[in-house]
Amino acid sequence: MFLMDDIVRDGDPVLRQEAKKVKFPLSADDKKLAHNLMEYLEVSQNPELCEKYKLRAGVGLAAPQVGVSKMMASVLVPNDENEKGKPLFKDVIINPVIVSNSVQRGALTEGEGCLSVDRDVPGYVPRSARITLKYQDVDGNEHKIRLKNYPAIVCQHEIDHLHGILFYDHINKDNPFKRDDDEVFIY
Ligand code: 3LI
Ligand code: NI
Repeated sequence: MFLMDDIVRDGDPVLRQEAKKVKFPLSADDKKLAHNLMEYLEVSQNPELCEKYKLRAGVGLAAPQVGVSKMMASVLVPNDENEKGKPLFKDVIINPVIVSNSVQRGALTEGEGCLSVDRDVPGYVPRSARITLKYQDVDGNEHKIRLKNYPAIVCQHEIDHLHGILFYDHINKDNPFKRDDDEVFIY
């Protein structure tokens, strides 16, 4: 199981590298990595376990954040209306590609946090409000799905990690809270 000590922090070159494509069928190491990436999110979202293991909660975690430069990330976006219900999105996304972006932009109202960035970087992180995402799951099945709102933002944050991009790269340096016309705010 990953703990906070396993999370690579900003300044480590692995966070700025282009991750390598993952080959199928997955090796035993890659299967374990996929399992551990999702396990971190599940454990971190459980208040008792999060406290017990002194974790920071996340809804996404990318392989480079645990020092592995491969195109793999876990995403677990809970359904806040129905805590125990079906998540809004849950999968390990492998070799993900955003095949189309909406013209409309969107950003989290409260800004973004990253387990690899210990300081608070205030500001809006403008992204696409909706995306079409292609990826493979752990069994090698191909998925092509439309995502909007929070799951779309989270997947863009995680896919950025696979290309060496961190959320604060997108914040407007002169005016971090600049709002664009036709930009939707999420949460
Ligand atoms: C700087 N502002 C914030 O971080 C923030 C403050 C309040 C509300 C939100 C939505 C903020 N932004 C934020 N970004 C991300 N993740 C979260 N918040 N959280 C909110 C709390 N969550 C975990 C995810 C939570 C807490 C307790 C129990 C259960 C849950 Cl779900 N980001 C930016 S997009 C990806 C996502 C994330 O998971 N970041 C971690 C990471 O490093 N991913 O690579
Ligand atoms: Ni991150």
